[in-house]
Amino acid sequence: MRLLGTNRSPYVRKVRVFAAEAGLSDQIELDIRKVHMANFTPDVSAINPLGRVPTLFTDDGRVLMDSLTIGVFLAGQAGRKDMWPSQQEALLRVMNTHALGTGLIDIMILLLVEKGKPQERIWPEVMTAATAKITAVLDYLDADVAALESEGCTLGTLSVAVALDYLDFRFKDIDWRISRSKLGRWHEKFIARPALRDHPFVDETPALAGKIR
Ligand SMILES: N[C@@H](CCC(=O)N[C@@H](CS)C(=O)NCC(=O)O)C(=O)O
Repeated sequence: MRLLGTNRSPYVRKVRVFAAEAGLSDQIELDIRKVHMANFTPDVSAINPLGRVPTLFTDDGRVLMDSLTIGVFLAGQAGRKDMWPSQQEALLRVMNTHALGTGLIDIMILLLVEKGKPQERIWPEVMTAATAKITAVLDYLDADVAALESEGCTLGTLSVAVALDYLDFRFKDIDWRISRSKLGRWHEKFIARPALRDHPFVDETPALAGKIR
């Protein structure tokens, strides 16, 4: 299988981590494609009209778009119902946790996009609201760490762990652990999993660090 993406994208990292957790990493080759929401990238758009990564080419010729779609496919391939349950209640729980993790990533991307703009085009209200939303999500997760613990290793909890790692990768100035020791302890334990440890963020374009990605 061929995965279009980068080693710096949090959505692509979700897929790399999902694949590792499902024991499928050795079946996936990363095909580096740099994209940017302010660019039209014809080579990626010819495959995925959204022009986004991650996009997965499966061995049977399917093109799968979006990190969750790919994660559900990988969990299914590996027969890992613990990662993506079929039972409705358990599935809703995992989907909610996934929504928190990937939603947190979406807000961070929005913030980076604003930060990357020329000063006169930055929308300060968006920066303020996005920062407040990041705080709210972190507080919510910290208040209910028991839910993360009881869920185990799913597409949901893996997404939350990747989102927290992205916070450390791109927002080093946010000391999120200071008043959230329970979440900090959960994250520290969870990121020791080989799937997360062996697939870190790498910035292929360090000169752009802190800018839009
Ligand atoms: N919901 C998508 C988001 C993917 C996404 O936005 N990826 C970024 C890279 S970090 C991208 O492709 N940006 C280019 C664009 O939006 O045009 C997912 O979970 O895969």
